[in-house]
Amino acid sequence: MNFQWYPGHMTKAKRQMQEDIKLIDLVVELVDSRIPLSSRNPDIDELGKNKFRLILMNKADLADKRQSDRWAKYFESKGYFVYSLDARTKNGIKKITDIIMEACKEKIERDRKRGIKNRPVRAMVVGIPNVGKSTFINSYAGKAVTKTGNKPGVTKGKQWIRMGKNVELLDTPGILWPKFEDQMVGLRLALVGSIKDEILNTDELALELVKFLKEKYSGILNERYDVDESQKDIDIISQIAVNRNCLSKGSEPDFSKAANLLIDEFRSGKLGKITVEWCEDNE
Ligand SMILES: Nc1nc2c(ncn2[C@@H]2O[C@H](COP(=O)(O)OP(=O)(O)OP(=O)(O)O)[C@@H](O)[C@H]2O)c(=O)[nH]1
Ligand SMILES: [Mg+2]
Repeated sequence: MNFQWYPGHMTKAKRQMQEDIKLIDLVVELVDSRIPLSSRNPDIDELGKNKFRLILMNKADLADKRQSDRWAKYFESKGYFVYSLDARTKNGIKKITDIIMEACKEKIERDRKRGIKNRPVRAMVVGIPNVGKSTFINSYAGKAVTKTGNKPGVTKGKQWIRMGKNVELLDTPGILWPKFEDQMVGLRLALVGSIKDEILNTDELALELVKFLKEKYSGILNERYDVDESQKDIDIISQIAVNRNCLSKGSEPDFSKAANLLIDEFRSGKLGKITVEWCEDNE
């Protein structure tokens, strides 16, 4: 296996996060709505213990709403605040501050009892690579971003982004690594495009995708590519090559081209809103 992440990077990032996490009240953890568990790193529960927790189910625009609702309930039952999001748009972004305040109400109440008024909630965004951390920070900050600069003593060397009067966000998100040693987790991450050097080549990945879609979203391949889903997985891709004119130089149907097309169209949502990791399979 060949990954672009090396143990040295991971150790350094984890150490950095251990330091940063001391400064904050709330961990805002982004997950990919299509693979809500596989896009988490279980270490975050250890790192974030004693902190308020908010899970943002990002890329909700690409996921199956029925599954997202189930996942939201699942996370809520574990004690997290949860919110679904398409971080690229402004829709729903404004509500985040209210949710953050709600998630941290114990702290706000504690401050109030001590006579501390209007001390902002401090939050940090964390998540695996490519989950949308930067996109979210940019959308959330919008135009109102004001870097509050270094605050000696409290936040040595840290940059904070002020969100209105109530929230301060650490401007460097914490990168967590997924547990891609687990083969199923690795496969799901590869399917949504979160592992660049795939654990499988695209032909194999496309075959896995066909197998999954036939089982969980039967009819979807037929609808988009006009293929007979009762064929073998491999023949379905060959038929996609024919129907979609994926041809090699010699004008022969090109299996790999069709495999790539299928994966691209799945990732970009052209096949529909699809959740790869189902909640009921984890209950
Ligand atoms: N469809 C969709 N795409 C999104 C969403 N959020 C982010 N993206 C896309 O996902 C890709 C990765 O987003 P980034 O914000 O760079 O992710 P990141 O977590 O900062 O990634 P690293 O910096 O590599 O750790 C970009 O192409 C974004 O446009 C979303 O809610 N929906
Ligand atoms: Mg980023």
